[in-house]
Amino acid sequence: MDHVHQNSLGQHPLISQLATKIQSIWQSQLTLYPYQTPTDLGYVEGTLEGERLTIKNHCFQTVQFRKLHLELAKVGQNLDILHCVMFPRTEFDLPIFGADIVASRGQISAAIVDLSPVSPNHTLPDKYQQTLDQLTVPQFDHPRALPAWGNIFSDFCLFVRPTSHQEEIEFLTRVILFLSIHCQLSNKTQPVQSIEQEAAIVAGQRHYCLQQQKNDNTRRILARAFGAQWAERYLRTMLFDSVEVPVAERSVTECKGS
Ligand code: 18B
Repeated sequence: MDHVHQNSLGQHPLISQLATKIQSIWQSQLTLYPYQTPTDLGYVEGTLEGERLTIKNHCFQTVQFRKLHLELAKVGQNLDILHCVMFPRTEFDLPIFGADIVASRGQISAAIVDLSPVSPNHTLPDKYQQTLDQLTVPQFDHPRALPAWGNIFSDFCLFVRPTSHQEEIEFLTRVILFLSIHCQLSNKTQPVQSIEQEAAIVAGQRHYCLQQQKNDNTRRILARAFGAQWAERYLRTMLFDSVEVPVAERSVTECKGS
């Protein structure tokens, strides 16, 4: 099993700390199985405007999750990124845990964490809603506004630019709390009983992924280092891949079009 070594890419300390913490929570609270990362995508290097872009991927699967994905990226000396998404298997009615930290020139510019609903009415499962409702809402000096595609996130989404070391630690604590709650609740979750329920989950997860693919920041950085086509493939297959709808369930028009 591979581990994230502290600062193995020489990243911002908050990113290294969170990466280590995410992996230790996964290992202590879930039963992890290996995940077959496409061989050319585990460790990737490209060149962005003369600067090296390095990507390290760490993936696992579990009974409830088809993919746990932790990605650490470094662009030259200036930009460090942590990206984490937990994709539930589509027979489980579970939200999508997502976190992203972007640090440029040693300063965190964006720190976001959420447990995002995938149900048609944009609500979280009852147990999640009740548990998250009981938490105190953390206060940050510099909350950030979500872009239009961010309508996939829940009311509990935290999106900030931390302004001090203390705020960085408060963000870290919040991510650890969300992740621990998610591991505990997901472990107790049973599969849904009907094809209809599963179809709704497939659709909800696909919508989440399509919205995330609209984040031009991500696309731009990947495209400058690796080209537009590679970036597109990476976004669709590694960052925000969604489960295909079985051909038999697709509408006739959709099949004709593809
Ligand atoms: N993202 N992020 O993961 N992104 O992947 N990210 C940025 O200060 C990358 C996720 C999210 O305001 C920025 O504005 C790259 C997940 C949101 O328009 C950069 C990778 C979530 C914004 C990157 C990556 C998520 C954002 C600009 C692949 C949430 C604000 C930084 C390794 C669960 C978008 C800044 C906006 C911003 C880059 C959210 C550079 C390359 C899982 C909402």
